[in-house]
Amino acid sequence: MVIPRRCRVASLTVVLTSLLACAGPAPVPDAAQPVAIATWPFGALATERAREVLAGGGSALDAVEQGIRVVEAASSDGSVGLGGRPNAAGYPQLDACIMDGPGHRAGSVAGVEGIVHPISAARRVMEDSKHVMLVGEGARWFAIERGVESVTIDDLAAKKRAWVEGAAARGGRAIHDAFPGDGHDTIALLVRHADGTLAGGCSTSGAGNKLPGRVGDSPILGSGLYVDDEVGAAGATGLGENVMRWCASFLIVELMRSGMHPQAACEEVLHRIARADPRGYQLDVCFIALDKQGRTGAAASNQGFPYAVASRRPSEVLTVPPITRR
Ligand code: SD4
Repeated sequence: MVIPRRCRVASLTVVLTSLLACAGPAPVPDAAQPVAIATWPFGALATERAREVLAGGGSALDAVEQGIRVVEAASSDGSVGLGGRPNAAGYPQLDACIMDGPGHRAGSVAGVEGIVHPISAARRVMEDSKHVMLVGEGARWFAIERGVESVTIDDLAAKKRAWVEGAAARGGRAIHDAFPGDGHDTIALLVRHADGTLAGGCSTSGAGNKLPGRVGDSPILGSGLYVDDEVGAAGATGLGENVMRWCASFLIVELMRSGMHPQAACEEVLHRIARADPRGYQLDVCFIALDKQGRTGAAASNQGFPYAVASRRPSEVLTVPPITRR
């Protein structure tokens, strides 16, 4: 999660420059407006699409799926979709989840290969299966069977073999050297419909150079994403190992339930993790949150982390306010 590199992403520069408004506090909502908030400047592609979907009469869930699909398809941000960062064996394994506030429904896929839109695969798991989470080959099989666009993965067999053989030849060293990797980003998108219903989604190729089979926070409900239709929603980006041990998104939502503003809730969880972790604030994590009233918040261990917000007004890319370390 190296912010300057992300802000230089060439293929998105034109779009994002036109959306870029300012750094500063998120706008104050009026109660009846739709709101979308997403991680990273490329999140503005998702929040814009979410706005269009809501304006066209779509649900918060539709807005989440369609918004994230734009970023997955762009794949140029480097860490979402099939153009995302490869694992240590040289190919992407994707993670995604989706939650619908009404009915508290959820679906998730993890470590899935060759699926163009993991967020749609997650939605299919939620709507077309009796389960909440599918992983690996089973997730791929189910997504294809449900009509989610896929690409062939036959050529991955050679890469997998080469990596396993290389690791064995080096006495297993490659396996242990494989992580931490060299960068990672995620789209987390939270949407509030004008009628107050909430939905959220999260999609990523995860940490670059991760061990094959490694799953981060992004597809784990309560970690990379959580939605409670009574209270609000939260999502995360950053090093999943520093998010999933804390059920961070669940915790943010529960703090909002106890009356905290989304901004205060995101910051409190950051402080709580930093207090307990030997690395303090060197965590490489960012949280976003949205409450039932449409109020937003964002906090990050990295100064100046960018995120996107849209309401009835076009998307703006904002930066997290500096946090006072405790
Ligand atoms: C992961 N949380 O797999 C993801 C990566 C990410 O900014 O969000 N990076 O750990």
